[in-house]
Amino acid sequence: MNITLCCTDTKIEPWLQGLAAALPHAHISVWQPGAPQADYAVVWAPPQQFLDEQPALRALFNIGAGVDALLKLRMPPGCQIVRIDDGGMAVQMAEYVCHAVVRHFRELDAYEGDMRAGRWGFRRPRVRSEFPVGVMGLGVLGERVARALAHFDFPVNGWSRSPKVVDGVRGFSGAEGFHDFLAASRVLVNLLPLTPDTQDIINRDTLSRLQPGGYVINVARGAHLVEEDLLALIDSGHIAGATLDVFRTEPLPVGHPFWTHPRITATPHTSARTMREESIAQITRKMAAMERGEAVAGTVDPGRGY
Ligand code: NDP
Ligand code: OXD
Repeated sequence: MNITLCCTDTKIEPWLQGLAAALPHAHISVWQPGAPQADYAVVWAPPQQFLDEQPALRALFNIGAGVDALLKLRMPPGCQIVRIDDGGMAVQMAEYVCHAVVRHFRELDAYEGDMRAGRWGFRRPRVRSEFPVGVMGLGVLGERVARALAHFDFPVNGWSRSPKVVDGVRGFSGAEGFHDFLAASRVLVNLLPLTPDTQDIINRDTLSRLQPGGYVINVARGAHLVEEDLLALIDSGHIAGATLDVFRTEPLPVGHPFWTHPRITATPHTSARTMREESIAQITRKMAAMERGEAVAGTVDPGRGY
């Protein structure tokens, strides 16, 4: 089996060593222009030239969960795309989102400000039932997040393309369920894949449909959010603030209003990082399954866009 690695912005040596240790009989190398044909590729943001030069690839293993950038490229014919499903990311996403929800709900930023100002003051406790959380996307990550939020006794709504039943989560689905889902939610968590259907989905109209005092947590892709609409709705008072991990342009440009906005918390696309060892184990398991002719989880449907 020939495996090639083409991962930009990634320290490649540990991946090469990890894959070589897991697959001692495979021939594994880091791709360079003109390299021989491989059966499988392990990729992150590969250039088009790589795909054009590897027409015999059977599958591309993306070392992240989102494949929006990959699907913009021209694929080798018949080549499957397989993404990381969970691989240690779901628990990270659950802790990040629960932290953001609890921090907002318990007004921890305000208490921190009070302590820094030397003020010992209580706020009236907020009522959990008045903070329903809506999770857009009930896939591998969204479902884990929704379940974790339900453990804190928040009312949780979930929205997916097809109907889903998740314990402790009120399910909504499809375009026909979207407005009811928004109207039932005050905190909006985005865990959708970026597709033509979901691009710009968090916009003035969507945000206006959330319950007053809404809060936005975007951990999926920057292009889901119309940034100026969020700023306008925060200014109007309808939205109380946001925690954002992803941005239309990354790194967030110098001087962007999100850097200094008092109601926005920003982190550098770090809510759920790829875990190398778990990912290598998952990729090698899936390669073995493919060699046996079996279907593997996390295979992307290019028509659906995820
Ligand atoms: P999945 O493919 O497992 O889940 C996607 C979910 O979105 C599914 O429930 C799907 O519905 C739903 N969905 C897709 N399109 C629509 C639509 N048009 N309307 C309603 N629901 C829709 O993805 P993951 O949970 O693994 O990952 C989600 C995203 O998180 C990734 O695509 C990536 O962009 C982002 N991500 C961000 C990271 C970060 O560090 N910030 C790290 C990892 C991922 P259905 O169940 O019916 O198919
Ligand atoms: C991913 C990401 O998609 O890191 O895995 O955003």
